[in-house]
Amino acid sequence: MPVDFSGTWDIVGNVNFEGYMISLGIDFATRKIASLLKPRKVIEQEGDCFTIKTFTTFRNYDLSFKIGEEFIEVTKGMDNRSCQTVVNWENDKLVCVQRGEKKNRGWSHWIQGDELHLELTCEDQVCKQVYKKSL
Ligand code: VL7
Repeated sequence: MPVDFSGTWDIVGNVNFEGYMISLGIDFATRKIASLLKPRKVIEQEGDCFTIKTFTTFRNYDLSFKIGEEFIEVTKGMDNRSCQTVVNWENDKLVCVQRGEKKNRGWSHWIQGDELHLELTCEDQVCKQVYKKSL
């Protein structure tokens, strides 16, 4: 049985989001706004097909993918870059590689107890976020 990420998740922890945004070249004013946001993730998982919707009061971001299939991701509303993106299982972790202008870019998701964990990486910066299922 694969891990089930589906559901509605609200952020409860966010470490070094600032460093991650700086590494993506996000301007000061946008970083100040973004740092105050409380993202909600709505994840749909059907077999190897995923949709991850990230909602905030400022901007939203949607990503759909199939495990192991590379696609072009445009990070619209974030740093607006194009990446060659692929997501794979590594044991019970969802591991995404975003190949493009930025070195060492990607993210991974895993479940720990009743929490959804997300690590976002760009260059030498790692942002660690924790979400809990919304009531
Ligand atoms: C990671 C935002 C900061 C610009 C706006 C902030 C709006 C919400 O990659 C992500 O999630 C993955 C894994 O769950 C699936 O797509 C979203 C959000 C990082 C980077 C850039 C600040 C402007 C944030 C849309």
